[in-house]
Amino acid sequence: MAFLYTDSSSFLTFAAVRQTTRLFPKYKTYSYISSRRPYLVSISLSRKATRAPIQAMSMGKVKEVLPPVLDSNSEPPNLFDGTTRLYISYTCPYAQRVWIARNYKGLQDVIKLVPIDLQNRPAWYREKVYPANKVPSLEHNNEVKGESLELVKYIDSNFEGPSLLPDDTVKRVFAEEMLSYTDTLNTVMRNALSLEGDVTNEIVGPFDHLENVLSKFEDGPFFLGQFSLVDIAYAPFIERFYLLLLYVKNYDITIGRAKLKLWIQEMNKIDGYAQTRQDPQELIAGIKKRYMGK
Ligand SMILES: N[C@@H](CCC(=O)N[C@@H](CS)C(=O)NCC(=O)O)C(=O)O
Repeated sequence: MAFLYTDSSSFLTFAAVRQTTRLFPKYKTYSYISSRRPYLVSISLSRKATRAPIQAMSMGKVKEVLPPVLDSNSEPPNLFDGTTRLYISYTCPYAQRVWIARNYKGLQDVIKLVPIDLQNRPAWYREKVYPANKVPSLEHNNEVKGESLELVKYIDSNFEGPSLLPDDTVKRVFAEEMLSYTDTLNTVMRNALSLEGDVTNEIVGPFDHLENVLSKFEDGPFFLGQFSLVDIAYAPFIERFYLLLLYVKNYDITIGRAKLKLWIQEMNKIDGYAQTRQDPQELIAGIKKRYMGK
């Protein structure tokens, strides 16, 4: 069998790579984030976007040059000077949620990204910014707040840009249900993926559940029909589970799950999300560590 080596101890089968590049076409063109060398994405506006830059921003179509990662040797930014800052790690799925929300709402010029190196964190981050010492956190109006789902909602309520929640009450109630299910999904996956062997019902069940709930609203391919913060909450994790299951268990979560497959394809068309996606090889190394302790 042919392998594509990703690092000294891991590999992807060509089948896995082919499938990955089909569903995540950007991987093929290598336009993703590398934590070691933040990818310099070019400024490219479509003709339509040139005529309507604000609209382009709100769709996350303006690609930005990503700032360098700060580590223990880096000076802090000029804290509490009125700048709104989103502290992230380019590799953290929780931080990615808030980063997607910021991009989708077109807030690239309003909320400055401050990526930090989690393995070699600057001391000032815990001491002066966020005592919990985790990412994401948001510095806004002289306060620092944390917790990814809270931050996505906070950004949605306190900043301009397209709304991330529909008005419909039924959909809002369902959104909360789905937001709590992300934690269940993560816990189940972390436990199930630490076990050797083939896929189990613990792994299959949650993806069947996602496939079912994707049929609930028919006005679009997303969890609430139209794109919302529920999709933002899931995307970084499904991105990782998809790759990890393909790579570790040779299990493709999209086979036999047409709705989930479509959801992934539609998500990948959203620039605000696509710009946050990570180098798959780095991602696999990171998620192996996070979910399998390797
Ligand atoms: N519940 C938090 C989880 C955030 C989290 O665990 N972030 C990780 C990185 S992915 C972190 O900062 N870990 C550092 C640590 O725990 O010391 C959220 O949703 O924001």
